[in-house]
Amino acid sequence: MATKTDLEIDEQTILKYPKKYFVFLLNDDYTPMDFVVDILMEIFHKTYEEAQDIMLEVHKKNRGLCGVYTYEIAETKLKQVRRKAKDNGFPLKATMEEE
Ligand code: TYC
Repeated sequence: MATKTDLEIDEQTILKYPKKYFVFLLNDDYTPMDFVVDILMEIFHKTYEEAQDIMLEVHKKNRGLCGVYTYEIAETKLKQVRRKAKDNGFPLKATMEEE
């Protein structure tokens, strides 16, 4: 039976919208604030002001939402964060969670 998340084309064909995933950045004691702001602008396409707000939220509340993506895109964001953090010697971590 079709649900609210199904897109009905005809009686036989039901296209399901892809699941979405939250991507969060996690706090740590070592990654510099400016580096986190750069990550948010470069990888998550935030403005400087948005990036500052998200970084401070992570710093104060231990995690912050960076975006909502389909599975492959969310995974790619995690890989990009890991790569940039590792290349720069910082322990910054990101996680994903089904919407
Ligand atoms: N807590 C870090 C500091 O005081 C800053 C920071 C913010 C680190 C967000 C990670 O995801 C993070 N330098």
